[in-house]
Amino acid sequence: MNNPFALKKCPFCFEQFTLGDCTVFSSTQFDENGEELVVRPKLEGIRRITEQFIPQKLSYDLFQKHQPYRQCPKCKKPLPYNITSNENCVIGIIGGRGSGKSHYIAALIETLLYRIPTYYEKLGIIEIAPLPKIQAQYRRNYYEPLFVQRGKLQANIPGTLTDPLVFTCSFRPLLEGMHPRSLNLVIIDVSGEDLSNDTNMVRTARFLLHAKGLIMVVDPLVSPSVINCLPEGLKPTEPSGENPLDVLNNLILNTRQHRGMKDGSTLPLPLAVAIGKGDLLGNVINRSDTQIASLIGHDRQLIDADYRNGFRHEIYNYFSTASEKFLNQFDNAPLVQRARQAFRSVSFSAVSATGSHFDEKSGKFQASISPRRCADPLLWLFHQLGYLQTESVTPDPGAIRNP
Ligand SMILES: Nc1nc2c(ncn2[C@@H]2O[C@H](COP(=O)(O)OP(=O)(O)O)[C@@H](O)[C@H]2O)c(=O)[nH]1
Ligand SMILES: [Mg+2]
Ligand SMILES: [Zn+2]
Repeated sequence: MNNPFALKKCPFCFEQFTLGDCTVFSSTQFDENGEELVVRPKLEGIRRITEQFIPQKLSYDLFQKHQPYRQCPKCKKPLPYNITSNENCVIGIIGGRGSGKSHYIAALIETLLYRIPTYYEKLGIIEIAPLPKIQAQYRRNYYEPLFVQRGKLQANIPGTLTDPLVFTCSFRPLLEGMHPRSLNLVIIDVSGEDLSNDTNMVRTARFLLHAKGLIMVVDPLVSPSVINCLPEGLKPTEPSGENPLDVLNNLILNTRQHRGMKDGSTLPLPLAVAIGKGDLLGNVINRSDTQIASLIGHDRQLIDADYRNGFRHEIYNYFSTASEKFLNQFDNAPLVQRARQAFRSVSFSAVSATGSHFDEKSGKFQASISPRRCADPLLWLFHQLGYLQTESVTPDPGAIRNP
């Protein structure tokens, strides 16, 4: 349950504010200067105080023809209509430059919105939907260029902040008869360079310091022993990005400093480490190593997730053990050790955002884009944070208490 007296946090600039300080604008009617019409100025006195715990419903008759929205008093962006009730759940997607974060975000959202709705009920999800305007932003910047045109997404420009992608998610209540639990899932795509640069970390990647959970995309193409196993056509043509261990270390140190935590203390966040570009693993993994080889099917492709029976912890853990072993064997043992030592809980997985490799000659991905296992890390985080629940997992109550 949200504390109604607590200050609200903007999912775009992460500044805190009271609801009474928000001006309400019309998104359908304009003033004489062509600006969106103010339907309710910011509040003063007692109304400003009551607004915080009994917020005016924007669906109220008076407002209906305006499609009204509250504006963030700090960054002036339109706030989600459900800011009055939903907490923000920022999931940080981290990794070095070129590790595949942007493609993973594109594929994760495609998976959540279009691939797994058939299994929502089994998974304990009621709905996942983009907030108004986010749908268009996602289609323009991610879906059309990648899924429709089969082209590469452009690299993020270091030092610039892209608009977060915000989705409302509702989960089945933990006890029958209770209200569904809802949150605004906030995903922000940052440049890998900013994650390993202290100044930019605070300037453009500071939202990460508000994250409730992290997904770290580890680029297998940073490992010399992986590159050695790849055929010529699949070897990287560009210099590899930052070492994942450097990115993780920078994040750990900045997060501790931001939260006033002691050196050596454990970060109270779950971390899902995901081996990216999982479509390449079939070229690398030796069949004789049966545990690691369980990541790969007969077609030498990463085995896709199967949610027909919901999210099964024993299956996730099985893949986690195999993925961890892969990382240990292919140059990333120090990363595994660091992750295990610095975070409250850690798991491992392997994902493929695109299903195939980019073909420089044709300027397109080799086959139509078909993501695999992309929702796994997020579903695991939702379980760890107590939003989703099955008998076999005990959520950390601290994680729920702390919106
Ligand atoms: N084979 C393969 N390549 C990928 C995949 N995801 C990304 N890539 C490649 O990695 C490059 C960098 O990805 P990008 O998402 O821009 O990395 P970012 O800098 O971490 O955001 C892309 O241009 C793709 O060619 C994947 O799932 N499989
Ligand atoms: Mg990117
Ligand atoms: Zn704001």
